[in-house]
Amino acid sequence: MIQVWGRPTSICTERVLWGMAEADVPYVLTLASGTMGSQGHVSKGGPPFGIVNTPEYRKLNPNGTVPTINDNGFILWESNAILMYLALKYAPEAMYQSKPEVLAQASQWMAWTNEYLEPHLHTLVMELLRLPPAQRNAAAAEDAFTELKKPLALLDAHLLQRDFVTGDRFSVGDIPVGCAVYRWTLLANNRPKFPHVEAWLERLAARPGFEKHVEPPDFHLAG
Ligand SMILES: N[C@@H](CCC(=O)N[C@@H](CS)C(=O)NCC(=O)O)C(=O)O
Repeated sequence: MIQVWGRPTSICTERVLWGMAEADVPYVLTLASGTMGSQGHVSKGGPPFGIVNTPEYRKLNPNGTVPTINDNGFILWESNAILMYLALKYAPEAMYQSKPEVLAQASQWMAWTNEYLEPHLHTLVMELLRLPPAQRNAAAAEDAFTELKKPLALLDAHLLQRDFVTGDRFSVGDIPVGCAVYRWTLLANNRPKFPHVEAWLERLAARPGFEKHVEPPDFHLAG
């Protein structure tokens, strides 16, 4: 049984739990965080789930971030590295059609997500939901919305030609992109229409791992 430390409101944890579902491997989740707890972000006054600052956890993951996994003594952090591990070890066919080219392209989209989507999404979540209203910066949120339109337009053009980011079949590359873009749809009320992105999200929403670990709006909108 793989041990996972994380929290459902963390997009990086969502990636890993969705990956566990795709790879069909059992896991046990321990709630852990230095910034979020059952009452939301610590800026609201509630306690975090904790664990991440203990010496025991820091030995596993010196960054003190989530997620981290322990697979029978094999420790790994960085959600995209964990996804690659799950794909390679447990589900080559289901997660990359056992093709190095597909895995390499999946890795390309994972890096792209971290580079072009995640920083702006983080700004949006903090400025719209997690910071106390008096500390929020509306201009920063507006800038983040503007910046996100460029990579989303690129993704839309890419998905015009194919059903999933690496081709005609789902791959592990869809997981990080899907988590990020889905969060954006919940945050961007008057969002511009990207029809191929929306159609792809509907395909992802049909997957049980997405439905369970990513789709619940509370995971994204919890302040
Ligand atoms: N690049 C890392 C990012 C790790 C990270 O920053 N995780 C966030 C949650 S998405 C975190 O630990 N936040 C602080 C906390 O919850 O204590 C990954 O993909 O795993």
